[in-house]
Amino acid sequence: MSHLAALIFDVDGTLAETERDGHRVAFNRAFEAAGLDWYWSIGHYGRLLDISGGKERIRHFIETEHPDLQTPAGFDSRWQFIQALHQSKTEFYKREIASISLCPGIKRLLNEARAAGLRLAIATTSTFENVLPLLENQLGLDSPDWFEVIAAGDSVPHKKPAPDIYHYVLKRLSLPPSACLAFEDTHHGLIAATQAGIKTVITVNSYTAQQDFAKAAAVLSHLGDPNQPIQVIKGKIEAYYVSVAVAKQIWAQSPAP
Ligand code: XBP
Repeated sequence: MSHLAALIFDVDGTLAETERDGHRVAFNRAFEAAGLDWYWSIGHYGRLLDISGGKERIRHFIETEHPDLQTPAGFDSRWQFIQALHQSKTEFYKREIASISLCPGIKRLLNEARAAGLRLAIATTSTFENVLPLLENQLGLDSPDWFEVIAAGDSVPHKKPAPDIYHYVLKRLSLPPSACLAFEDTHHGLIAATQAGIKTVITVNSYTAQQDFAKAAAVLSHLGDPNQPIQVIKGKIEAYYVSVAVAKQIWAQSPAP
């Protein structure tokens, strides 16, 4: 395709820095509410982020750090217990999310993209219920409708780094990968998007800055704003912030992944 038709955004770490002060805090609240003495520190949580998906992360934690855990009374299986614990975490998270703001440049770029007629979509590993309050609090109650597709959580069998969520979004948009540009913040997200054939811009955060982003079209500190210039970590970008014109330039100049 000869023109950029759609922008596809990851959520956690990309739209907003939700992991450290949002998800992590909510997991710890759920553990406490369940009477568990588990606590995920900032550093510990950073290592656990290697496992995509909250339920899968709890399961990995139990398997590696509490393998002898007996299924608590009232649950038929360990997985059923994990699902209940995760649902409790989701409820705590939805309360946390009100205090988390969007990353620099996100609101501006979304508004510019809409004005320019670019199509928008979301591809996240996080639970669908978590996405709406973030959008509604930060961008307004109508903002979920800005996105033609909000693909989240368990809507595909395999979470990132598998490309499934991006294949799903492309199918729903009826677009080839060559017509899209993805925005991600992690190595897992980059692999998912590029394996689906989508050129990808990375914005880093404290959890992901040291990861391997060799396949990225560009690596930036954030998307920037007129009063908050970007730091370019990888890529030839001579601009202070990522406008639609700059996004189109990155997309046009980078080779297919
Ligand atoms: C986000 C995730 C999610 C969140 C927690 O990854 O892996 O699991 O950490 O959300 P990405 P849930 O940003 O790459 O999509 O607890 O709802 O899974």
